[in-house]
Amino acid sequence: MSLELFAHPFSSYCQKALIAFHENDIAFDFRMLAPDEPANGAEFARLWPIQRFPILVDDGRTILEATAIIEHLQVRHPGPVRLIPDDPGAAVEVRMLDRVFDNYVMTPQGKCVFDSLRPEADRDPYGVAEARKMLDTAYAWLDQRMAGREWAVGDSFSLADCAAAPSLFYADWTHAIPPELENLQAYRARLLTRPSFARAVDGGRPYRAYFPLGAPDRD
Ligand SMILES: N[C@@H](CCC(=O)N[C@@H](CS)C(=O)NCC(=O)O)C(=O)O
Repeated sequence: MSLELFAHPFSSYCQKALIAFHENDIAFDFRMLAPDEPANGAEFARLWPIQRFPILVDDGRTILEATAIIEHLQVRHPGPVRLIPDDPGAAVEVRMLDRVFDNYVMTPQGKCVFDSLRPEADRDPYGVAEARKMLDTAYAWLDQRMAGREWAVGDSFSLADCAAAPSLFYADWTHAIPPELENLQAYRARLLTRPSFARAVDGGRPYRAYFPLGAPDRD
């Protein structure tokens, strides 16, 4: 059996998948995707022409998308931590929150970051303003959602929290969560103390200088 994860430790979607590996101590080979790893780069383009990562190769089977990787691990490499609840109704809610974090936190956060990498003339200030507005709206909704909750859905850490952790981590660097949103602030802090995410964050620490908007000196 071979499990290979093509990823970069500073990437938010890779951290999302890494949390699932760490939660259940699943052994795998980390295949670093970086400009100075040309062999992996060629394999990357062959595996997934869209060239987005993480990508999991499990005994020759390619799994794309962080959410699908987490679902695959639970089906093929189950451990004591069930990131998708067995109860079908709870599983729907977990998948719903997973989409909320990806679509309305991770995506607008990425818009702000990637726009800053464009040449000045090709920037999209209107799109970035819209993305920041979306983050504000998502933050306010999530703050209310998290009132009285420890994790995003139910009483257990789930796929939804795997999505929440890196998205809130980087979103706060990009567009600060207002201090008055105490439930959301506390949730982000709680996610940072979860050992699986703390390990993923530590893996990305050496690359903080590359954060395009400048990484704050915290977390
Ligand atoms: N929908 C994909 C998104 C993956 C994604 O956008 N990954 C980023 C890294 S965090 C990437 O591959 N960026 C490379 C690029 O944009 O060229 C998932 O959920 O896995």
